[in-house]
Amino acid sequence: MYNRPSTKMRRFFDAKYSIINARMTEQKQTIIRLPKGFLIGAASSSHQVEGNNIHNDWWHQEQLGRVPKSGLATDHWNRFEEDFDIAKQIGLNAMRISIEWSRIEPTEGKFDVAAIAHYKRVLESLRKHGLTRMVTLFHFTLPQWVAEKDGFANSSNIQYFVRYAKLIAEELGEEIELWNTINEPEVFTYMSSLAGKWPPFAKNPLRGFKQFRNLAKAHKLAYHAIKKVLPNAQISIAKNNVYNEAYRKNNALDKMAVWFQDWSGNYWFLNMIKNEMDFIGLNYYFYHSLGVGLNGIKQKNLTGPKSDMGWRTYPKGIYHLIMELHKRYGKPVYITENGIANARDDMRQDFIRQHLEWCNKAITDGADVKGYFYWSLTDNYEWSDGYDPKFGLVEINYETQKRTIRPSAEIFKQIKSSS
Ligand code: GCO
Repeated sequence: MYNRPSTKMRRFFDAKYSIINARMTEQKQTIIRLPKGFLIGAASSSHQVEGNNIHNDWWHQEQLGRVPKSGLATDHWNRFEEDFDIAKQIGLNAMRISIEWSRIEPTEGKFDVAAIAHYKRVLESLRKHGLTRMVTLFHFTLPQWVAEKDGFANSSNIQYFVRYAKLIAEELGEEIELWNTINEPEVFTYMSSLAGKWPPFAKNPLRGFKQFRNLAKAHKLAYHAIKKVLPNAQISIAKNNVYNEAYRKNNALDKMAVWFQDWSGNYWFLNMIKNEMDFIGLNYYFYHSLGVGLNGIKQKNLTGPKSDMGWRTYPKGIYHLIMELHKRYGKPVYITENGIANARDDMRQDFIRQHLEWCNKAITDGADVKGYFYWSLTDNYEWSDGYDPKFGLVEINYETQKRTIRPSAEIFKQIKSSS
């Protein structure tokens, strides 16, 4: 369903900025035209950048040595103003952030007023920077007390998530333009319940199935709870869809494999919540070429440039996925994530340009694509891969917390809106 290849980092290239700069000046400087009002932003999540999220399940497992330590992360909790200054400076007009449930409700039923006030300052700061706000309520981390009750695998925990969503709507909703209740439900389910790589490291399909269904239920109930407070709120999820194609174009088995992967990985969850989404948030990273053989479904023949994590890139896949979403659901689409780990920064600019060009083509062909959020504004904590992958438009020096804008971020200056 979801394949996260092992990290093969090319760390030794990290410092070679002279080479990068030389390459960047060679890059073509073509103007990218996007519709007026199109959001161009960057995405992030609380645990990956804030630092010291001591009340969630990841932190707990980090201390037990089961996943890398996040520690201070990028210290975004204290440096958000500086980060938003940079976002504005490089030409963004939107940001996708997440609120950390474990900060809001560190123990059951006790809401931290200071944490709520903090997020209010964060959201106000975004507004003052002219950055439209997309907010995720659950981006992979659970309060430890919820994790101890078996998280989303236990349906009686759904009520706690809905109560938290309602609280955010009441306390902070006026400062939020776009909502994602949940980030990547099937990646979360796969990694935490099937692959056993993320807390609670389960390898239990039944648990996975329950969790998946409960996430859909949690979304639907949270959707209605938020709408009750804010009838005009625009709410969806961030959905990681993979572009699947048949390795042998006319082979019935390969085509069936594509059908199955599309259904289970891309559309099953969306179908469950299709009456409770005002737009679709699409996270796009992966394409698969599926061939069926004696040992099951295998991925074949992936070409295209490879990121530092070994992920092959295929910009045209974003076009196919958007058109399919348009056809199936007829709703506006925001690209809620699309990004590349590329420490040398020699692929990022072309990567962004090509994906934006395919978004443009989808718009020309009738899809209502309203925005694009690059993953991520800064380098950050990449879950079980720790701090090695460098996704950022901005490089972080983790010793000093110094921010350095990478040359590829120049691309946003080449975007013009057409009226
Ligand atoms: C995910 C998340 C992000 C990742 C990003 C890069 O897909 O796992 O939404 O938290 O950091 O996608 O892998």
